Amino acid sequence: MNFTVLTIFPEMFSTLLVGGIVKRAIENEYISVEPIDIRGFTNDRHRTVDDRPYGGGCGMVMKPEPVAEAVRHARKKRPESYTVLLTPQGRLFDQQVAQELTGCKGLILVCGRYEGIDERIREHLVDDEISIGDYVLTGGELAAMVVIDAVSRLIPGTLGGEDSAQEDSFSTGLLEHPQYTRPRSFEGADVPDVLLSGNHGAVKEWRRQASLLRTVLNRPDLLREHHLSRDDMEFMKKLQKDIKTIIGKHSTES
Ligand code: 21W
Repeated sequence: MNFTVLTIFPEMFSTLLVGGIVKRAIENEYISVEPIDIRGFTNDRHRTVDDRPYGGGCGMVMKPEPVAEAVRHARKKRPESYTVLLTPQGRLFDQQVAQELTGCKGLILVCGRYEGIDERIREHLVDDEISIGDYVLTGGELAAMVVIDAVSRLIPGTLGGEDSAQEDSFSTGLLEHPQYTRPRSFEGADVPDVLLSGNHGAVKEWRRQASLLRTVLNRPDLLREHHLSRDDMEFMKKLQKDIKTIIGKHSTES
């Protein structure tokens, strides 16, 4: 898959080459990342990409002409690509959207700066709009890198351990269980005995319950969507009973 990134900060994308799975995926040609400088599509002496907002207000808006020319250039070069605008107004990026985007032959990722891009670009020149979450960034570049990272690792071959991506949290719908490695005792904190028992059934049950407990404590919203097995329900009921016992004890004390 090819990622073409339209940005006024193309150098930011060299950080993808520093290390890790994305770097290896590029080297092994599972993916390619081509940042294109939007300033290259300006015609004036100052290479102007921004202007004052119509109607007034603070800040600047990205001019439509250079962005439009950059999108057309990228589409001509990669006619089978899907064009995505990174914007706080977009649909929320999650594992399902990442999975969906792996079906594209290529992605053209359009990054805004300043207070945003002229609305006519969104209306007429993009196929999709994505936000990576409800917080304010200074531009679309980091969001584009998040999309590149999450989509790249789903492409067969890039992770090494092919199906590990299918077992991830958010694919299974639960948070992941805690992980441990050597040493067995670290600064007074020990690895749970069950993980050293060699009892695969017990390990599997412990991990499942640890996942459920983490999810109910930190992300109960995930559980409302998720199907729970009979064993899961039994564990949850035991938790409920334990909690009720504790509450009961404390209310009779006070
Ligand atoms: C932040 C642009 C705030 C515009 C209208 C009236 C891309 C992003 C971005 C940015 C504003 C993403 C205004 C999560 C993000 C991004 C830069 C608002 C003020 N507009 N996902 N007043 N969060 N952010 N401009 O910020 O480009 S994906």
